[in-house]
Amino acid sequence: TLSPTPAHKFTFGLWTVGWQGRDPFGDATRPALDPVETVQRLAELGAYGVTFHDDDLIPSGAGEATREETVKRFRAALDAAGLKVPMATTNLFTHPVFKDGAFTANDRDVRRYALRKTIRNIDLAVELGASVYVAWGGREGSESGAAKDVRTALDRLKEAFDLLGEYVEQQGYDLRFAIEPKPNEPRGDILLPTVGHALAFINALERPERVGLNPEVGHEQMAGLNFPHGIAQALWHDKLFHIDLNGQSGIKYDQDLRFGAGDLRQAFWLVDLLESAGYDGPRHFDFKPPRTEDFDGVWASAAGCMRNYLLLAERSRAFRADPEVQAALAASRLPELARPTAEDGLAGLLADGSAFEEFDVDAAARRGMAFEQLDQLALEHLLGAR
Ligand code: 3MF
Ligand code: MG
Ligand code: MG
Ligand code: MG
Repeated sequence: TLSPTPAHKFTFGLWTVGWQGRDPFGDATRPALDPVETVQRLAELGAYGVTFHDDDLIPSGAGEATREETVKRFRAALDAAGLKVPMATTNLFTHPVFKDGAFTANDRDVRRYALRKTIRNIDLAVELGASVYVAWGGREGSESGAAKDVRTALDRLKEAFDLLGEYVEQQGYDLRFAIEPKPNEPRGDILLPTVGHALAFINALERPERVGLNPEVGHEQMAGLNFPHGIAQALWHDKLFHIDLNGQSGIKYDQDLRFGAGDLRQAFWLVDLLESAGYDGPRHFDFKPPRTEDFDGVWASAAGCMRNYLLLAERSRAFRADPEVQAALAASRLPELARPTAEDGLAGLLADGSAFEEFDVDAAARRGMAFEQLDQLALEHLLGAR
């Protein structure tokens, strides 16, 4: 069970293993990777699928003939390898035209171009079988106060999702959108910075049922948030349409470490949650093999993402199956949390003297929660000590 197979639904962006290592301080350390080679290598490693930004596949500015030829070659590679394309997305951040954003750029003609660029790639995504279209607000944001009127920018962002939803419906596409929150980088501040902001925004759209989330581990952790908690709330709202798995060590730049690196404890609780909640979407890795690596390191890093997920799933199963853990969960009164607070209704609650008049507040305050014993068991399972 530690060998990845397509049934595990592991997917990778072309831009992840294909990252050449360019950062703000240094040039590329690796040559470009041919998407066809990526498809073959990922299939050999046991992946289920591959995802892409339009420009990862078709260099921006390519003519119609090149575009058709590139797609044909890519599709042939997918068919030969048996790899799927469950998701695609748009690059609305690399070209200098997007320096002030795309759907919320102050320049109206840039906004119209961004929508047309997205619509063009939606057609390709659907043609290749994708059912989720991710939207990360790459440069939707600002570095200074007056430069962006946030309320008006949110009007434009809503307008963009409403138009994209209208297009998808008009075409009869079976496609849902997944918003990817991120607090900052490359802009000083990005709109819809966290899972919570995005969830609230979705409710304001014309077609809220068609729009959900693609949360990324590192993005929430850059804001100091607990990623498994954010995912639990997204699941609770039925909005976990897709997920970006990677690793991050605390509040700093977007590290995009391989999954399992960075905050291992949160990775454990995340896998425990996804596996126990019955999330059945792709386990999508959005990581960057560090620029220290050659291609052997790149493929080792990709294999590590999947193996770490499977190891954590195994540790989580052992944790849940352990009778001592089950006793510890009961001692910590988790089954009691699952019981409604007032199944007797408001009238019952108000009439219940034991709830207030006779309630022994001091005795209740003295009860220990036994969380430390429970968490130690979790740590021992995570460390392979049990
Ligand atoms: C940036 C990201 C993006 C998004 C992608 C949409 C380049 O921090 O995480 O990756 O994931 O644009 O899927
Ligand atoms: Mg990241
Ligand atoms: Mg990212
Ligand atoms: Mg991402």
